[in-house]
Amino acid sequence: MTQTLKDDVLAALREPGHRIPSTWLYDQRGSELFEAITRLPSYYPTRTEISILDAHLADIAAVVPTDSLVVELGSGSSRKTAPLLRALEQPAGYVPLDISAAYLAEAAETLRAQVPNLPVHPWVADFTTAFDLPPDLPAHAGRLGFFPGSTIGNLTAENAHALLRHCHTLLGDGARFLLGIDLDKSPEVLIPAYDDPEGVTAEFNRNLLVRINRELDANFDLAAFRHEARYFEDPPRIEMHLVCERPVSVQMAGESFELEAGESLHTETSHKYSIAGFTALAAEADWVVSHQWHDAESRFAVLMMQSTPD
Ligand code: AVJ
Repeated sequence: MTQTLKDDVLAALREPGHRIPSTWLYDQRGSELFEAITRLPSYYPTRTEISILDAHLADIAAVVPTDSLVVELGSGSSRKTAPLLRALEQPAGYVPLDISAAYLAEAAETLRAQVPNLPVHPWVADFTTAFDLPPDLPAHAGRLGFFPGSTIGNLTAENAHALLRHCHTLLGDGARFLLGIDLDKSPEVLIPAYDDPEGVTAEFNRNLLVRINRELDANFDLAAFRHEARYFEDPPRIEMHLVCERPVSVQMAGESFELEAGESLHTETSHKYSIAGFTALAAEADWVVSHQWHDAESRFAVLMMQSTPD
């Protein structure tokens, strides 16, 4: 991702593959639509992860040292974060990191109300690049990273490795890292999760064009694009595309672009892992998986990792 929507969209239109970084899906409306997706019957990851966390909160808390500072990548769904913070033994504080200052402030307020007397230090950060922690942290024993939702699956293997390495440095000696990953499974389950019968994911995907038209004064013809979720085996992943149903001409920033029927804009990749595969990826970044929990159908896994010396 570059710094601006404009540069990323122009680059995507010029290059074959037409890849737009998925972070741009999450404007205000996109975030609302994603929240609606998490409640769809066919979108199993959110409710499966919440049920795994709920079932194992005591085991999770038992392996986190007292007086830990919790650093969450993302500003958190209160459905996951508040129960975790309540289960931990005297957490020293909570640091939610998010790219959106407005979203972060709102989430921090909700959390403060749900977990009283816990120091909350919201911090604007883009965790797709190197980032810092706030300077004014409360005293604490060690750090616990929290990265739920399989959001790490949006990164390429290379970027996921870089992020895990960066967190190793940032969270320091003896750190723990609690992370959710979506597991590889049949396309019969995966495809409906990303192409629901209600059409919410299609609207989420198409909202990117609405955003581009509004913010960049472009003229994408929304009716010409169809949402598609595609499954690939190597590496296992779902890709979201916006497929042109007929030739499309788009004007933007004084330039004109032609897309042929069948060409598509690639708007998101969501990697699916095996526990062994992710464990190997983590090991390369000096994290060892100490505990793993999953649902009865092995759809989703929650991993506890511990930092090892580099
Ligand atoms: C927020 C990245 C975890 O990949 O499952 C849901 C985003 N995209 N439906 C995912 C998403 C379409 C989601 N993550």
